[in-house]
Amino acid sequence: MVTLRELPVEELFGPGHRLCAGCGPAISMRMLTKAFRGPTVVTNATGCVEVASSIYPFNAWGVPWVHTAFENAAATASGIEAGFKALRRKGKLERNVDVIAIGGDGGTFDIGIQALSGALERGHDFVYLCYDNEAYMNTGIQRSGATPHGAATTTSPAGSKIPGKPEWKKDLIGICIAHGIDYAATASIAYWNDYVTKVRKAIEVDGPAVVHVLAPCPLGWRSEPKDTIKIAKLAVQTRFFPIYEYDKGTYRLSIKVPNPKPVEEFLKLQGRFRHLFQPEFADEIRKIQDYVDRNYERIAKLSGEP
Ligand SMILES: Cc1ncc(C[n+]2csc(CCOP(=O)(O)OP(=O)(O)O)c2C)c(N)n1
Repeated sequence: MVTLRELPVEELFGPGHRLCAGCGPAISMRMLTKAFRGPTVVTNATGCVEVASSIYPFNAWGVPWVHTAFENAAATASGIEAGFKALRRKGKLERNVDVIAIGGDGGTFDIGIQALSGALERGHDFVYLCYDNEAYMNTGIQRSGATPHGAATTTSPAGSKIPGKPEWKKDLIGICIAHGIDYAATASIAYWNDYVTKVRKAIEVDGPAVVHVLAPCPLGWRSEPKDTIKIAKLAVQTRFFPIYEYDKGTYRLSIKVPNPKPVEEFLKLQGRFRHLFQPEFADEIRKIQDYVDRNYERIAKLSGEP
């Protein structure tokens, strides 16, 4: 795993962006760029990171950066990668250029999944980074396919009809692995060395690779900006968000959690789950705990853990 001393001092993301104080996605971007190894082109789907890092006439990126529409970061990355390949074939470019596509969870789990699926199937050599703040935050906290069960959003408001979002989170990494790619991983901004190491590994893979990083959003999670890393860590330590990787057919649980904290510890720091602590929703916390346990056990089993 990478050590602090090995990280480049150079900042390729910000200052100059306008993301919120305590923004998990902002932290995830800064860490992402620490894994870059050489010439790199980033393409970024519309979402908080995209709009807040490119407010004319400012740009927070220290690498070539291409805006892309909400739905097609992976398609843009495919085009960029194919273009470089053609230039190399014609002898007009000697070096390899790394291509990184970035999407939020809305831009990945929902609207961008078609472009992502196509790019993975075609085998383009690029890294897809999904920063997951578990809702469409840029447009006002609407639920996405990544929003966890029970979270209140503007389109899944908790009340007498529903206990927050009724559905469960999609298994993005499972979907990506099913395409037959070589590398996919989850990560957390609370475990920066695991995250940065995985991004570098994903860049080094020949072919498509996907990294799914959990990035808390104080605005949408209704949490304190100072608690972002604490919450990101609790997501892992309660087993709410298992940290693992898939490398050429082998699963590995990167962060083992032998003595998990109860999931309430993660939920209670966030206003989006506040209603679950009312007596009428007590059963929902039990259901979430059940789901969390089963999901972790599933991944532990895939990873060959007892
Ligand atoms: C085709 C299309 N539909 C809707 C929008 C409006 N829109 C822009 S960003 C966004 C939400 C992005 O959510 P997510 O990808 O989760 O990123 P976040 O804002 O949370 O960073 C939406 C709905 C759009 N730009 N294009």
